[in-house]
Amino acid sequence: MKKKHGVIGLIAVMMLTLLAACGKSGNSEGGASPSQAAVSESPSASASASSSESPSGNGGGAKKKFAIIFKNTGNPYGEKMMEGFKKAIEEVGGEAILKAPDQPTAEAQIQMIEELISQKVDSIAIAANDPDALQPALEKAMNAGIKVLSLDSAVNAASRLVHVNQADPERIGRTLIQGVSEMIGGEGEIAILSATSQATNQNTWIEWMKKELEDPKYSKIKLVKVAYGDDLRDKSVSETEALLKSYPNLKGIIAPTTVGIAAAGKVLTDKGLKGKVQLTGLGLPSEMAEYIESGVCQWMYLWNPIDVGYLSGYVADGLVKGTLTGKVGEKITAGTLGEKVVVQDGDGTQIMLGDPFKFDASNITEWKSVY
Ligand code: RAM
Repeated sequence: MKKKHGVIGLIAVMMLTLLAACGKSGNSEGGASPSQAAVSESPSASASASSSESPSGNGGGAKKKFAIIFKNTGNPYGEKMMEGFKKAIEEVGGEAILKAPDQPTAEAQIQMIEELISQKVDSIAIAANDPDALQPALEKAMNAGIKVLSLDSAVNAASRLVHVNQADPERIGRTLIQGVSEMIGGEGEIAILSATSQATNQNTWIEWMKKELEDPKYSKIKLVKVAYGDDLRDKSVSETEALLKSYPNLKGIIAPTTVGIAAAGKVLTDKGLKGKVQLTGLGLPSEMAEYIESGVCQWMYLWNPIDVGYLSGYVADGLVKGTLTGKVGEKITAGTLGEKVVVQDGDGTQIMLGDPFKFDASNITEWKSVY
């Protein structure tokens, strides 16, 4: 794919998109809570709620610069996450720098990290395209005094001070297999349509899906393929089409990516496969409402991406102020989200947002205008 914009043009486009999103975001609906919750109480739109808190500011000096790098452009999930990040940074009186490369590669993110080091930003939050490849660049940033955290898709423990995790990966992976199994009556071929093959978050969820599948109760379910649509719409469409062609008996698709599940929803709709091939995964209500309403996807899961970004903004601020260092047991008050605690995560530490939430025909209308 060709690079379409220069970096400056790209940022301008993203800012405009974010402004537009802010304008129509469901802030006033932020307090709405779905009437039932199979996985969690509520997807928590608290960061969307208007805040009357006064900014803590930076002591009247120059504004601190907080950068966020998402995986790639063209993904409304990433735009919502950056919207939440920007909101938090504005609340603490800082300047938010929103970035994402055209392509979801580690190389493109490394280039952005180098630029941010030269700009002497105070913090970098990154949704990583690779768990290990960013390490030299992020270590360089940390050695220059920049506070580094990952969010959504983690970097390894040596490359960050802390990770902001959207939800428990084990719960996400196991829930998705339980969901597809119920949809296909516990029998038949299934496939996974993922993002990139190096994405930390998707790969962790897929590991847990495979562990769940080891349970003998799934002995009649066969995972035939993990395909990668790279969080690019066209590639996700063609990978879905390829799955349907290669596996004519396919009974279900799990897409643990908002881009993938929306692409698969479109392909199944266009090919009239509703009811023949089931679809579930992690989807953005605004993109999936039509497929949930039509029954192509009976249900799916997600958390509030605005909140993931918002929490990360407060974590970045804590790291810059020094009220947070990323050690287990430390606490942070993350604006409207309230208090969050740092916990262990393998060799590193993390702060967890909450639980995945189940979206289905009964609640999708309430959420499709929020994110
Ligand atoms: C896509 C991205 C993102 C992931 C969601 C579920 O938008 O891959 O990283 O968290 O899906």
